[in-house]
Amino acid sequence: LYVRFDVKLPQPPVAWRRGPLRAAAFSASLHDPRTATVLGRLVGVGFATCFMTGLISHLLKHPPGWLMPPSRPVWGYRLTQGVHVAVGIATAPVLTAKLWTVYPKLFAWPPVRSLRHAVERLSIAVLVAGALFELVAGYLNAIQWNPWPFAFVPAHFWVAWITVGALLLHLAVKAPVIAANWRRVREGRTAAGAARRGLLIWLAASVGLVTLTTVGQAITPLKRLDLLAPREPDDGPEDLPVNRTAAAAGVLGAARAAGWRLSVLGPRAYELSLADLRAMPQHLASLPISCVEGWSVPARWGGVRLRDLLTRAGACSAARVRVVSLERRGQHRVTELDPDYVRDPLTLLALDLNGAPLSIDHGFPARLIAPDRPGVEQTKWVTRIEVLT
Ligand SMILES: Nc1nc2c(c(=O)[nH]1)N[C@H]1C(S)=C(S)[C@@H](COP(=O)(O)O)O[C@H]1N2
Ligand SMILES: [Mo]
Repeated sequence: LYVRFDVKLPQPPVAWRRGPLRAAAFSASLHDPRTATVLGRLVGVGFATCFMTGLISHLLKHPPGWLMPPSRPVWGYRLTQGVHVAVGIATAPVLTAKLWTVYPKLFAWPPVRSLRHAVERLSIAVLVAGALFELVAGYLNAIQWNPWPFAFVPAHFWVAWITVGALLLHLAVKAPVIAANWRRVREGRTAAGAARRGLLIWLAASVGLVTLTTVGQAITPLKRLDLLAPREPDDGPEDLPVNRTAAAAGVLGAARAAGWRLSVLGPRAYELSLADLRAMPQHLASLPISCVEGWSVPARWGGVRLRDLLTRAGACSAARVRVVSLERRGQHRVTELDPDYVRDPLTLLALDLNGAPLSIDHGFPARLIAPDRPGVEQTKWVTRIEVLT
């Protein structure tokens, strides 16, 4: 079977060429290739940044067998995930402007010229849909609203690959136009140039505004400006936001029960009461909670080193570990740690937070806290630690 890619397709009747399909239905100003190129570069920087930081976050959350994510720097995940969410939010006005600049192409005449043209337009449809989905669903996830029938994380991950693929294809197809409009031509003070500068000033102001009113969720000194972000950084017991309360997790009774014990399963299994844990050597660690949703807050933790608990259980120093919560259901009731995290002296089974005993919503009687680790993996209301190797 042999299909000529450039085969001409039948054309729709000219009588359909009305309304926005008319020739010259749109004035050229701000719908020109130079404006599209300038905005496209900005959108490209935004998506490239989100893609790279997203991949890093993904590798930290789901380390593949060949990769041992490092437990340093302690603020690594705070930085990559903070940048991921902040740049995603900042890219929204830029993408809006870019789509507005190129939307007259939706009404280009004829709609498709050839098979090649049809494939090209299809790839742009995929690109636009993917880009919008990533930004909209990402933002909704950050405000903890997931109206989709599917799981957010795998959808966000796979649509990212599809979108980047469509973006690369788009760049290849548009390479001649991009090259021709990449550099500013000395055009003097034309009306088009003035209109473009005006658009860019408005755009810069919008990006500045959405960033300033959200980024305080990750940059603590700016928290007073944090008007649009879903989370108040210090709104919660012990000056730390709560992601999931003990009541929502259904652990109020079990966490407060006098019979609570920590079981450590390994070559020499044992159990400890809270008083036993407090009698062990206590250590301090200043580590942030960095949520995948983009908020992060530094905190001071006190408690027992995880590695001390494991040494006592007779675990070897290369052991991997599983930490299990009292929570019966829910995605975040179990986490596993690679040896680098287990051995790190800053990895604690925390009993104290910011100078006070853990409150019930922050994981009383004991919770995991480790450096350079997504918030979802900092398991609260721990009841069992299992040595895996
Ligand atoms: N058992 C359990 N631990 C959990 C969670 C949970 O739902 N259940 N949520 C996680 C998430 S998503 C985050 S961001 C942190 C937040 O900790 P905090 O509520 O003490 O601020 O706890 C993590 N630990
Ligand atoms: Mo989280």
